[in-house]
Amino acid sequence: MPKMEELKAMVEAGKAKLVPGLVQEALDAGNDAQSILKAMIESMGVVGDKFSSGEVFIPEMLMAAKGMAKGVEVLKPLLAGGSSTSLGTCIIGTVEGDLHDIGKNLVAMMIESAGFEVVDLGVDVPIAKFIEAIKETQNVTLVALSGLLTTTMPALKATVEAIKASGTTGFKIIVGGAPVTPEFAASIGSDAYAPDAGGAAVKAKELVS
Ligand code: B1M
Repeated sequence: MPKMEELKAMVEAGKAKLVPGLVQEALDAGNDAQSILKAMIESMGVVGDKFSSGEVFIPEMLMAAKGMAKGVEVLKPLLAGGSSTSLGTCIIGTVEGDLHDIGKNLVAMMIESAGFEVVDLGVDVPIAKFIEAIKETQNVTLVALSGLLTTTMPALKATVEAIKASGTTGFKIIVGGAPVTPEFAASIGSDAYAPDAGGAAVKAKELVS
């Protein structure tokens, strides 16, 4: 089986321990980091579809996520270019009620490599924690909110609204995640939307310069 196919199969099967080695082998075979990342994201899509159709359950989704996270660790130095400029600090987190963090972690990594300091509040972040972090952190220029569930889209809205009502200023808000559309992002008052991690880094730079 070609390396990339083998890698995809192992991510889908949740063989987390095998994934880093296979990512390295795929790199050694001449595949670039972006294509390997894309392949693993496709695998997560397959796992999600299997979950929807009742073929796999939460534990399998979790193992696939673990595998992907380990694979991303190997790719990290290649994906995140690094920047010497400082564009200020970005506060990032997945909104309350939502435990998905792979996409958020990729966004954090790309935003960091675009030249921001990143404060990652993790997953299931209550509104008050975002506001506290914004108040307590020096030079916040960007707040990035991730949401992966249709059921947590209202939490995205509530978080943006509460941050805006908190009286804190000097930063822009970017939102994203699979169910989020540009229209939804605009309707909740955020300053920007990006469909993926690379796009988020580009938008982030545009927003603060
Ligand atoms: Co969940 N899950 N999950 N899950 N899960 C999805 C999202 C789902 C689509 C699967 C499905 O049914 N097909 C579905 C959501 C349906 C919906 O709401 N429309 C779903 C569900 C239903 C659930 C539960 C409710 C299941 C249940 O309990 N019955 C439950 C909810 C728990 C909770 O959060 N409260 C649940 C739980 C879990 C696990 C914990 C088991 C695990 C997450 C583990 C983890 O993250 N550490 C999990 C997983 C792994 C998935 C799938 C399979 C993979 C998610 C992923 O990591 N994708 C997912 C199916 C899928 O994605 N197709 C699914 C890869 C990742 C790189 O993509 O996160 O989309 P993504 O990030 C992208 C973009 O969205 C974007 O950039 C990234 C790409 O570069 N992006 C941003 C993300 N954030 C951004 C922010 C930005 C800009 C872009 O600006 C700030």
